[in-house]
Parts: sequence; structure tokens; C-alpha cells
Amino acid sequence: MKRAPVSPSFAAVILTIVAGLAATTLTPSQALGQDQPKEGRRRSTKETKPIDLTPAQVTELTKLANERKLNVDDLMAAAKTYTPSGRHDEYLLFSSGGQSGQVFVIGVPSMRLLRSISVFTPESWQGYGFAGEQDPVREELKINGKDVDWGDTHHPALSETKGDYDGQFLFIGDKANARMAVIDLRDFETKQIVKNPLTVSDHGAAFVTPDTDYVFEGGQYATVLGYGYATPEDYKKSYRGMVTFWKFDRQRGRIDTSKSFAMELPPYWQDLSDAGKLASDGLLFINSFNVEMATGGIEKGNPPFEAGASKRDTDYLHIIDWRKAEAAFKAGKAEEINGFPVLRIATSIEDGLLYFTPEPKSPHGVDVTPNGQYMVVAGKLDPHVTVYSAAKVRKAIADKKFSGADDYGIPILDFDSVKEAQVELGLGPLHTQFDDKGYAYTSLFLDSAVARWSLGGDYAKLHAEAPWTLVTKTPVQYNIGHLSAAEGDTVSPDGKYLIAMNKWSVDRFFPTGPLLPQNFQLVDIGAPGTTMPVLYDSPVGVGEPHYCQMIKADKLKPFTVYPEVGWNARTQSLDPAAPQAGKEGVVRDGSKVTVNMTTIRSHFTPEHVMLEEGDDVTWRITSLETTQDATHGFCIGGYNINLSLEPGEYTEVNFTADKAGTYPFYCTEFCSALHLEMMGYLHIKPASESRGQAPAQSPDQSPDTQAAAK
Ligand code: RUQ
Ligand code: CUA
Repeated sequence: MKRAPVSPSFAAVILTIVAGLAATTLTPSQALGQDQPKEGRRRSTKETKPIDLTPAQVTELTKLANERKLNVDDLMAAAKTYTPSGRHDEYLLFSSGGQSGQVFVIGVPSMRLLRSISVFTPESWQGYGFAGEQDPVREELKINGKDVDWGDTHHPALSETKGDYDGQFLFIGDKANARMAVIDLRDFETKQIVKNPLTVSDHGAAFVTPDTDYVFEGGQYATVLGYGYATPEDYKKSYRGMVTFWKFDRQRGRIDTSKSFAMELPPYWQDLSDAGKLASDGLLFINSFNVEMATGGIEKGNPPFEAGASKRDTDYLHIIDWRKAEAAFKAGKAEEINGFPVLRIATSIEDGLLYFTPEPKSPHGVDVTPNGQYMVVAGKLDPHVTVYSAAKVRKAIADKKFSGADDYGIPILDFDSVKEAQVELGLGPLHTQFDDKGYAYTSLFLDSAVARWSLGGDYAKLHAEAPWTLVTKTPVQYNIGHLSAAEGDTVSPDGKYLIAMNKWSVDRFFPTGPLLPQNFQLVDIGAPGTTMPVLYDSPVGVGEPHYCQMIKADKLKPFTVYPEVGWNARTQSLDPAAPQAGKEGVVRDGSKVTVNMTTIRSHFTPEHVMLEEGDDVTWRITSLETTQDATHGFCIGGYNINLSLEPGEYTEVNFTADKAGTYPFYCTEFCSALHLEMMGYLHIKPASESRGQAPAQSPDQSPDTQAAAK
């Protein structure tokens, strides 16, 4: 059917309406954009009616599917993941951002990226690390006086209460620099970064105890603890591994370094870890590799690390009684290394804090089942997962069922006495997650697949399969590292969804040059048995994510605006230093100048700030906004300053006004119709022009400055 041509009289009517609109004047608050969004612009909360496709709609859908070459599975996958505009996701994924040093927040099942959270890498949009020369973030990122402005984030850990995510905090480790970060989930911002004083790199981080008393940071590559020095010839004698127990103060939302301690470990390369829960509560498990203590040296004709570290058939699963370790620390049994308390190996042996048991072969992940009864170890070079029993471990310790001791005298629990099962899954098993139906899911790196297998013991009654058997495998694209099921490492997993975190994407997307994104694939694990389809591919073109955790969205209670105007996001409290409306101005004390500024759509107060070259400037800004999403930015070009001022937020900037000139500053968020006008000038008078004037005297004619100088 042809559309009727637009008639000349209709065009005339339209022109009249447009002219009428143009003649309408905006109210002042409309012009400033200060009105609340209209109800019609808000998310529709209307209930959708159940659908019943008409034959005509079925025909249309079929035609569309065929045109786009979609099969029935594709249509089903679309129906399971498509999330209409305005509808929120059921789960949130907190993903490591790998070498980007950030954390990504992604909605599930839509796989929409909601936020990146700056952690170890300054990021300008969030104003993280761009608050001038003394930005506390930059100070915290320094290591031994050096700026280390990136991190290799690996394993995020949501805070837990009784072994379940409580939605309050998120921790993440930096493998490259052995650091730990604390993120407050009220505003999704990093609040603290602590540097491990003992070691250079870590890996078994972050993992929390069931009530988040401690956040564990296990090491990776052995070194001389406390930034010491020794040659490879002295490896066995001088190099050591470690695990650090960071004490978390939930009230303050901070790691309390004064109540934290570490345990010295042999120089095996400790790998991933997991805290026991329920049946295994009080225990900590850490994998290791290179128990060969290979020191490499391919350049001298020695076997390279990869060969030397893979010679033996087994490595050691470390079993630590962390409550006993805490007691030993509190009893004053730790020695200081680089100012940090460390329980020596001898103490661990004497007090029974640490045991080993063999684990095949170059293991990677150790994952505790939801009921805490079993620990699943995946060996990269072994096609099996090995399942250990917590009850058997406790019994073997009590009965002293040892098969020997390692070079450092640490007792080795007899493998057969603690092993529950071994399940052959395929090539390159790495990590394991769990669902609510008695299944475990293990990533197979070399097979590029996710294996579903059945758990035994109390779980056997939940599924139809024989215990401890492979049920099915779903191919993923490609080279899967970690995987994450909905609440899949807690005491009560949800099943339903699983994310395969694939290292390679190869041909999955349009090639973005030789550097390709990683590929997160959403897998449907809702149905038992052998059905486990991939639903969605989501490229991640930043960093190299490792692990992620998936939490039910309704567990989070974030601020929508800061609770009070003048809120300091770092302290999470109202800041008495925050300028309030009517109290703006510039205060000078010699060459020390304080600028007190407020902002609200669409202006800064004051708009002219008069400084002198060499001034030591403290610039305080409060956003007076109370409307959700009314965020302003604040940048000064050439001074490396950019802030994000979320509604109610107060921020302080420090810099030396060492380059004279006339600097426009402006709002970097498109906040209103008059956003482009939201600016002002910073005037920095050259020192040559100020000479001969009394230092306390204000040199300019700005009303703001004059008022403040009186
Ligand atoms: S590790 S896959 Cu930290 Cu397995 Cu990366
Ligand atoms: Cu405020 Cu743009």
C-alpha cells in the first residue's frame, strides 16, 4: 500500500504549530533544567499483559527470523535475554577488569554494561585520581614512592554474611602489585587500597571468610619477603610464599591494617584459594604449583620455568586453620617483616596451623561446595577434577594420617585418606562453580567447554544422575578461563545463569585490528540434564577480565543521590568543610588560597576566580543537586583536573597555580540545556604583575575575591 502524499494544507498546519512552539518562552527553571523529569519520561512500571501471538504475528516473526537467518534456538535465546527499555536486570555481574585495573558491572541476562568502577587505574569520568596534585587516590596508589597507576585485577569478592552475598562491599586484588581494594556498594566507589608490605605479586585474592572477618590475599610468585634480595641460587633458603589475612572492619568499611597479619609459606607458587564454609568453616584452602621449586634460567641452558615447574605429578593443596592462625597472631607469636606481623613456618607446624595434601598436577582453582563438605581442585594438566572431603581432612589431621613432610617440615596428609572422588571431565580444567540442583560446572580451557557434572553425598538426591559423573559439556568460544554461576560460590547458589569468561574470541566479532575483545558468554543452566545452551555473546573490549561474581540485584541498596548536600564520598559522611549555598567565595591567607564553590544547574558560584601565580590552592566544590542523575563535571584544562560531582557530593582539589593565564573551567557532563554555558574563568595573574604589592592584599577587582579578602 502506498502512503498518502502529504497535502499542502497539512504542511501549513504543521508550520503553524512549530511557529507557536518557538514563540513559547521557557520558565526560568525549565531553562536551567532544574525541573524533575516528567513522569512520562520515567521508567514504565505498567504490568505487561500475557501475549498470545496471532497467526499473522507468527507469520511475521517467522519471516523476520528467516530474513535474519535465525533458527528456533536463536529465537528462544533472544526471548530469554532481550530486556525491554526501562526494565532492570535480575542479576548484576561484578567482573574483574583485568589489566584495565577496574571492575565492570554488567546486567544479567541482558549483558548490558552498567558501570566501570575505577580501582587501581585513575579514570577521569569518575574523577578518580584527577583531583589535583595531592589527590588521596594518587597517594594511595604509590608503591615505595613510585606512581603505580594500573593494576591487574583478577578476583572480585563480594562481602558475605553467613556465607551469602550481603551486597555491602566488594574486594578485589591486584596481581601485578600485590594490593587489595575495598569498594563500597552504596555508591560503587573505591574507598581504600592497601599495599601488601611483604610481596610484589599476589594471586589468591580476594577471598572472604563466611562473615567477611578477613579478606585473604594469597601470594603467587615467591620472593624474598618484605622487598628483600637474594639470587636464584638461594631460592630454597631465602625465597618464600605467603598468605595475608586482611582484617575487615565492616562498621568503618575499611581494612584494619593494624589487626591484619600474614603467614609465611614455602616458596611454592601459591595459586587460587577459597575459604571453607559450613562443614569446612574455619579452614582456608590454597592451591600451589612449582613445588619443584624450579628456578628456570633458559638463558643458561636450564629447563625453562614451564618445564621445571611441571615435573612432578602432584603439587600441594594448602589447608590452613585460620581461626587457629588468628589465635596465634593474637597470642603475639608473629614476627615482623618490613613492619608487618608474620607467623613463621615453625610456628605453623608447632601450632598445627598448616597442612598439605597432594593434588594433581599443576592445579589452578580450588572451590568449596555450597554445603562446605567438599573442595574441588582442578589440575590444568590433569583431565580430572579431584574432590576432597572436609570431614576426612579434619579426621586425618586429628588422626595424624601423614604420608610424610615437605622440605620445610610441613606435614602432608595422606591423599587417599582425604580424597572423596575424581571425575574425568576433559582437557584443561580450571575453575568450578555450583548451582541449586546438585551440579558443579567446571571450565575446560583446552577443550573450550563448560562441563556440568553431578555432585555426590547429600547432593545425590537433588539430581537423577549417578554421583560424581560428567553429565554434559557445552562448547564455548574460546579458551574459557573462569566461569561464574548466579551466586555460584555461596552457600545458596541460584542456578539459572552462568557466564563463561572466554579469553579468546577469534572469529566471533568484527576484528578490531589484531587486538580482539574477550568474550563473555551467557549460558542457560536452568534446565537439568544435558540441555545447557549458550544464549548470548558479549564482547569485553577493555582489559582482560578473570573472575566475576553474580549477585541478585535486589540485594543491593545503593544511594540514588548522596544522603546530604555536602557529602564526602570518601568518608561516607557529611563534610563540615563542604561549602554550602550562600557561603561561596575565595579566602586568601598569604599565598594559601581556598576557593569555596557550589554548583547547581547550570552554573558554578563563583564564576570568576582570581589567583596569583604560585598560589597554593585548595578548591572545594559542593554540588547542591538533589535530583537523581543530575551529575556535573568540573575540569580545569592544563592542570590535569576533572571531577565528577554527583548529586550532593563534595570534593576537594589541590594544586599549585604555577602557570599564569586565563583558564576557562567548565562542566564536563551534559547536564542541562544550558550545559555549554556552565563555565567560569580562573584568572592566574603573572607573578611579574603582582610584584610590589602587599602579599595579603587581593590584587583583583572581582567581587567574590574582594568580599572574601575583607
Ligand atoms: S585466574 S583465568 Cu586469576 Cu584462573 Cu585468571
Ligand atoms: Cu553541569 Cu554540564
